[in-house]
Amino acid sequence: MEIKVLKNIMHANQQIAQDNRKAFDEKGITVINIMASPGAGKTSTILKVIDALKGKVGMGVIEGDIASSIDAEKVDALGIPVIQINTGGGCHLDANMIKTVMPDLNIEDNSIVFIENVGNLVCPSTFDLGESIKMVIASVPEGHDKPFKYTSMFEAADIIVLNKTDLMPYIDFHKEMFYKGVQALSQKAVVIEVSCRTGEGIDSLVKCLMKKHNKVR
Ligand SMILES: Nc1nc2c(ncn2[C@@H]2O[C@H](COP(=O)(O)OP(=O)(O)OP(=O)(O)O)[C@@H](O)[C@H]2O)c(=O)[nH]1
Ligand SMILES: [Mg+2]
Repeated sequence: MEIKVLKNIMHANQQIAQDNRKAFDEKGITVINIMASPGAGKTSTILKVIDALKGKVGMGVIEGDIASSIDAEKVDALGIPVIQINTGGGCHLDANMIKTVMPDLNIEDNSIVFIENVGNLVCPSTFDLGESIKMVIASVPEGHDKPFKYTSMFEAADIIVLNKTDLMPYIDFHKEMFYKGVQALSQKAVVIEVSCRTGEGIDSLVKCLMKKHNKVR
C-alpha cells in the first residue's frame, strides 16, 4: 500500500516535469537545476554567473528554501527577475512548484532560468523539475569523499562544480580521490573548478553553460 502511494507521487511528478520541459523547449528556455548541500555556494555561483552574463542573455531565478527570502533578495539586487519558493519544511522542489511559479517569473523566450534547489545532497536528485541541465555544486570544505557517499546526486549531474578552491591550501582535500569518485559514477558529467570568492574558473563555467544553452535552443 505504502509503496503504491510513493509510486503514484513519483509518476505524477514525472508527468508534470515532462510538460514543463516541453513548454521550456518551445520557448528556447534553458533551465538549470542547481543542487548542493547547504552552504556549498549555490547562490554565490548564480550571482557570479549572472554578473558575467548580464546584458548578453535574458535570465531569471527561482529560489527554493525551507524558509526566508534571503537568497532571492540578493538576486533581486542585481535586477534579475526572481521568485522565492518556501517549502515550509520540504527538503526539495518538485515539478508542480516550478509549473506554478513559472508564469509569474515573466521572462523572455530564449532565456536561462536558474533554479536554486533546497540545500540537500540527497532528496532533490530524485525529483525531475523539467530542467535541461542538472548542476551539482560540491565544495572543498565538504571533503573529497562526497561522490562516494551521495551517489545519486553525482550520478544525476550533467555539470559538477567544485567550488571554494581558494580554500584548498587549508583543507585536506584530495582532488584525485574526488575525481575518482565522480568518474566511477558518471562518464557524462563535466567537472569545473571554481572559486566564487576569487572568481577563478567562473569564465569556464559560463562558457560551458552558454554552449549548452545554444545547443538547447
Ligand atoms: N572561501 C569561499 N567562500 C565561499 C565561496 N563561495 C561561497 N562562499 C561562502 O560560503 C557561504 C555559503 O555560500 P552560499 O552561496 O550562500 O551557499 P548556498 O549553497 O547558496 O547556501 P544555502 O542557500 O543556505 O543552501 C557564504 O558565506 C559564501 O560567502 C568560495 O568560493 N570561497
Ligand atoms: Mg543559497
